[in-house]
Amino acid sequence: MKFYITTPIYYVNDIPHIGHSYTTIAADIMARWKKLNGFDVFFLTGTDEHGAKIAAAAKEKGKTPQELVDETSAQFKEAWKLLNISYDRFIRTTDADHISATQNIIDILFQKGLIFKKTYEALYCVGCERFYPEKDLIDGLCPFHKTKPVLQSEENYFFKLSSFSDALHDMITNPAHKEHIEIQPEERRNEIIGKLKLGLEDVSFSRAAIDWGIPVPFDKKQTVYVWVDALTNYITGIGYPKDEQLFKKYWPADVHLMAKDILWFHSVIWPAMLLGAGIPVPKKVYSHGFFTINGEKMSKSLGNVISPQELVDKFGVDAARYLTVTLIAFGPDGDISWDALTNKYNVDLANNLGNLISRALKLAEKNFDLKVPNVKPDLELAEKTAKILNEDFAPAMDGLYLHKAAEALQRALTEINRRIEFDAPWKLAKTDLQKLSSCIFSYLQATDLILIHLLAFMPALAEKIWTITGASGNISETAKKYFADKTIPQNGFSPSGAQLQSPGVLFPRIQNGGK
Ligand code: ME8
Repeated sequence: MKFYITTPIYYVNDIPHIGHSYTTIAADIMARWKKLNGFDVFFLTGTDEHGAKIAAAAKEKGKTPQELVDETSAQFKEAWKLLNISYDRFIRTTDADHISATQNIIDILFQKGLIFKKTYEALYCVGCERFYPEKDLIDGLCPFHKTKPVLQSEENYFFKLSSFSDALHDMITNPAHKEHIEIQPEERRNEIIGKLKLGLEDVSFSRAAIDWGIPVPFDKKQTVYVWVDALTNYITGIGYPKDEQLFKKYWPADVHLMAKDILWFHSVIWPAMLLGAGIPVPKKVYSHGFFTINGEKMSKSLGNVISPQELVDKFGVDAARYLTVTLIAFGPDGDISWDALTNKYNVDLANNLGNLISRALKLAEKNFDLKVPNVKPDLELAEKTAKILNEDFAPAMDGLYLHKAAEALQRALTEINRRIEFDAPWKLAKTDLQKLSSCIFSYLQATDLILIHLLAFMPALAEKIWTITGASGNISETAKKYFADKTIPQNGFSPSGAQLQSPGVLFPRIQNGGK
């Protein structure tokens, strides 16, 4: 089975920040999780490099658009390398194959009579790269950027979006439709359905005054509207139209992931384009929440932008990945702060996970020469941990509720730590070495199970701790096998006699305050 997941392609007028990281880490975790569950995964991300916004940003910085897009897209690539993002392709809308494929799709729509010429006058928000009808503005301002849109008048090529209202409504509302589009979460889906019921207006698909874009193939004086160019990346990134085999293998997308700011484009404009061109529509469009920092919108002028580098400097790569996507509920809007991130680090990682590992390993170091004790395998605690994870972690992951999956992991960790308190193994060292052996053995197996589930979130650290706990084999291969048959090996993951390693301080406690 295949799984094709995408992130938005990010505008290169801005450098990567925690907002972009949030979506990209989440997509990476999903991609890794699906791979571990036996799926053939394709994960696409990249940069959106054309249009008025990029041209204006380049001018402001005294650069050519090409210079700006080359520099900033390289910064995105660097950021994803830093965060251990395992994408299969990083697409840039200035890539040659993307340019010709975008021309191909707009040409098909033109040939099918879905594109027509019209003079148009309306209010345009450059921040959003879209026209707004008066009724959608709040006090005359763009609802997202809180800026005044500018009146633009041009002769453009228009797309007959209005003719798709009913078809889209049916595809979104009817789960039995053979091209059903699932929109998550529910309340955002309802907003889209409400708007569809009011009917759609035709939309301009070209620009006469913007040079920095892909030329319209049937009128080279105009460029393709940047959102048409951008959305098309989801098919050009997997070979459309030239690499038919690759395209057929992965399309339609299983999940387009993004925040609510751009849900309209993904759940209405994009499916309409595909319908018009006779290409299947994506299966799921998932809009996670938009978050603020300490209650305020993230912005350069407020100086509250959090960068991937700052996150990694403070928490390390793996903890930064885990914290970024689990701090707030995945779906609704939320608020992020350095203090909240630090608290979660201390509670989930330093206390719950870190303590478990250091307790189990220290006991083995003191009493069994850093070896997994020789005992008849006791898997009761591991089975109990498996039950929590099977019932709560796996379904949460599949439903893209990453915070719930993390909650399940923490619950399982708490249970194991409680068991340790109950056993009081430090007392057993003097009274019952046999029982102590059994306890340590069982803590290690339960920990290994946690690591297998943590792997998609914290790939490098989970692998490192896997070696520390004496677990045998490669963690990814073991995880794949475990997820396929949900069976704990008879002798446990860390068999009796296996060499353990001293963990050192894996998660040093971090003081609150500051970055
Ligand atoms: O819209 N909270 O690019 P963009 C949560 N190029 N997510 C956030 C966020 C925040 N505060 N800030 C940013 C564009 N994001 C277009 C997309 S796709 C065909 C074209 C994330 O650079 C979130 O995923 O403005 C949001 O949808 C995206 O960055 C917007 O990125």
